[in-house]
Amino acid sequence: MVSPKMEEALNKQINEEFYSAYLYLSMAGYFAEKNLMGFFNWLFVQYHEELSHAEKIYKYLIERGGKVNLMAIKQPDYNWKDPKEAFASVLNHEKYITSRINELMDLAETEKDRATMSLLQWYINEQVEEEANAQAILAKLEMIGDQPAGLLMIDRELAQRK
Ligand code: OFO
Repeated sequence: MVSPKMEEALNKQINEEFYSAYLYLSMAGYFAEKNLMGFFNWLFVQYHEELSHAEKIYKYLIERGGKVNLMAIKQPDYNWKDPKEAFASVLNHEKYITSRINELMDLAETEKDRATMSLLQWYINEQVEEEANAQAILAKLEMIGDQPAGLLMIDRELAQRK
């Protein structure tokens, strides 16, 4: 069994992961509107990844005899000044998620809940990758400045993500 406190915190994290999915789905729409379909592809794949993050905690809660309590998902942004601003917000959001996961780990440690610590270690590792991916794309966008040719090159690259 997970403690009531841990159950509540994990339910909140399910909501955060669904919000992440929603945010990236919204951003995918923003890029589709600009005909940047490589960016769209990258974000659509990311949307599915976030759904799987939510599902992993959901299934874990059930396995541990916890109660699932799904909450309303807040409305994500749907407009950004330019691709650079969009990816800066991806990076910021991932940093925020990392801080949430770290807080969850602190709670699991306090409660000596080793099974939840093991689950959360997976998310800690995942966050290293998620932040690095967003950072790498943002760095490229910063490098190209306002050059459309550079943007199309990144778009082609992001179209490869599966
Ligand atoms: Fe983007 O890692 Fe989950 O939220």
